[in-house]
Amino acid sequence: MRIFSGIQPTGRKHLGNYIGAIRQYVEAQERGEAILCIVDLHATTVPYDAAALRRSVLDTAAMLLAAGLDPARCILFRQSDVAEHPELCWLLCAVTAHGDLNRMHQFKEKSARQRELVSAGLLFYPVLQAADVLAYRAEEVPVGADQRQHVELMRDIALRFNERFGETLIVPRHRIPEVGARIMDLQEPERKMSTTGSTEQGTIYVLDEPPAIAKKLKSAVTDSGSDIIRSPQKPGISNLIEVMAVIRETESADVELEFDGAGYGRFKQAVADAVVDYLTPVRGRYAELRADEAALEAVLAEGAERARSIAGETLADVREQMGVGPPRQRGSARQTLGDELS
Ligand code: AQP
Repeated sequence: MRIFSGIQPTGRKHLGNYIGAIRQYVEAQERGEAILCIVDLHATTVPYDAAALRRSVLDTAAMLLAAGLDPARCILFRQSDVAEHPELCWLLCAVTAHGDLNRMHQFKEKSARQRELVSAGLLFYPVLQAADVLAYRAEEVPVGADQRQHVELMRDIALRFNERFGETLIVPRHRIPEVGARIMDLQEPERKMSTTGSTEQGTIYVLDEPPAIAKKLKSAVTDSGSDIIRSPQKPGISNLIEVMAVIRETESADVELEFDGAGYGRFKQAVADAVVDYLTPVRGRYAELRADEAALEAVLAEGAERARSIAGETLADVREQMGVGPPRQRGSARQTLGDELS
């Protein structure tokens, strides 16, 4: 089975990204052919600093490798290194409804936050995301719950393409974890932990030092009761139970049972210890990996080469079906400039 997912190289990666997505990427290597992409083109849809973006790609690559991605068992690459992604994005626009893009929750939230310019890129973000996945004919897309709507849209796009131009693309399905699909802000547990929309004190970053992690968890907002149970009236405690269940690789009910009667103070301390133990090895490996930029670039370059050979085949089929460019010459994904000139 082919599994594809992408992650933005923006900001500092947090516990929500780690639990909802990165953990699944590492597992994907066991379950199939894992293809992971650092989506720097997506990062240009909101205001950003050009030099910081380049650094952030390497930060994210180092983080993914530190979490357990192994270039020998997966394809890890930078989106902008594979020009097939933006080209396929444009071609897929032909079968994407403008009204659907306007209805995307992420577009509505992020466009409302822009002060100066709502870029067209922000509107087309989910079409590029569809191109990322469909270029690899991936069957499964591991994501957090916030990406459910985007994966539904990419399914619609693939279906509409196949209907209009003939069976060409695989219709992918999302893989959203049962527990940990939506880790909440520790200070405002009604909102998801997020790179751009959550509080500093309510966000645990993967690279936070242990004292910072402990402080944030001990000051996590809870209700005035003392029962450690999941309930819609107890979003703060429910969130901590979920974090603990993921880290312990157990059921939330088992966490409730174990901490029954313990009180919030003891429970928060236990969650803090668990999170520190969970993230400390990643932080250590990250520091080592991040120091060698040439090695990181080499991993991404090799990944991009492998990615291009798959995406090029899909693009050639899509162009052929759509009547774009010269008729396809079988055996070559695309004529090279050398071929054309000879
Ligand atoms: N709170 C979360 N709980 C579980 N999963 C989450 N994800 C994001 N937040 C949570 C999942 O992380 C993956 C990468 O997301 P991204 O590429 O959008 O990266 P980001 O911009 O750093 O993520 P954020 O925090 O969601 O940023 P904002 O809110 O600013 O856009 C995705 O699979 C996502 O589901």
